[in-house]
Amino acid sequence: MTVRARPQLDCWQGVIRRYAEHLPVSNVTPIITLNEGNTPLIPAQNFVEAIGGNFQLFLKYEALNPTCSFKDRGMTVAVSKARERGAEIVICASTGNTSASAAAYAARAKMKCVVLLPHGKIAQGKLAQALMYGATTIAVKGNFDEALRIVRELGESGKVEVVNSINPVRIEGQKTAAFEICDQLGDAPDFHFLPVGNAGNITAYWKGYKEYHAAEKSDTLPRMFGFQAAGAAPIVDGHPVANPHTVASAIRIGNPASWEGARNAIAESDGYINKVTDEEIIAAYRLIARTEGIFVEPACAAPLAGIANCVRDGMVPEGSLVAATMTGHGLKDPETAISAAGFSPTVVEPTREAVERVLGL
Ligand code: AN7
Repeated sequence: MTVRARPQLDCWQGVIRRYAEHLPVSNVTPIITLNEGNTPLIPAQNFVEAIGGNFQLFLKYEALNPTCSFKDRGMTVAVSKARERGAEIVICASTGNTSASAAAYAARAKMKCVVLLPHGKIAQGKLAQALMYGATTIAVKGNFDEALRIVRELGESGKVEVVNSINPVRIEGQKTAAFEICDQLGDAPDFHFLPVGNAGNITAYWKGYKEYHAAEKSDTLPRMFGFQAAGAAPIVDGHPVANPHTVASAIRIGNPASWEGARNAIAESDGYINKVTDEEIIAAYRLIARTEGIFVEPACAAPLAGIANCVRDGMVPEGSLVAATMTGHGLKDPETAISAAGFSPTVVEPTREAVERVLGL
């Protein structure tokens, strides 16, 4: 048989290849990619109608990244740079999505990965990912902030490469989502809503929007609107929270690493940050699934609840163009979904009549 030439793939090949000129990479950087990015921007007018708004809403559906969260954009850059420097072990603390992403990219880079997770507080799908991708998985009897403190200390020893967003190249990769939104919409939106946990993503989006604007690839800049969960709202409350709690386990963070970055994004963009209750999060989580067929993890419902509250308070002018980031997939957290849905399937005998009785036909 003839040996076939390696095909020149005519498909998307990840955020580094697409946006290299805006990223800290060179032609000697090994590109460790799972073809992340290029996620859909989905209009969500049923949701807007359901909350009584009159504006255009587009959801950046980051759940369709390779490990089903936005973290893959930063992780491709972080792991590629770690590999370039010759690091052998990457490490992170995580509420679940960073660990899933780090574990996947490390596997692909043939590197070891160590993840520190708050014991018993991460969604099952995310734990399954870290285990399947082969990461050394350590459950810390404490919260995310405590796990991150340990990771920072280990990073200072120089033996491991930290891939949390305290590593600035993570932010560089994540800013590509703002580039894509400008490319997809033809310009920046008027408002950009997103959930805030460790605050890396709001920092990254603002950096991305500013850089695209400076490069004359967009004409306007959005106002950045961040939302924290009420039990884990250090930036809103103005002080670290020692024992953060919320149903949205991804953003159960009491002392965000990028606090300053979030504050700058909000101040510079004439933005806004507020908190939403767990009840509001669950209501928005159900509503987006039922009105749009879009299943997200609970953290993504924080900005959706935030949009509803802003509409109620008259903060979203009619006709505005609004974007919101749906950071992670609903399937990552099936327990919360089943409990939020509020009922179980009806069990019947295997007959047509039994099904008809249930349907009242
Ligand atoms: C779905 O995985 O911090 O404000 O360790 O998983 O940039 O932290 C996850 C955060 C929003 C908050 N939505 O973003 C981790 C982690 C989802 C998330 C956030 C996270 P940042």
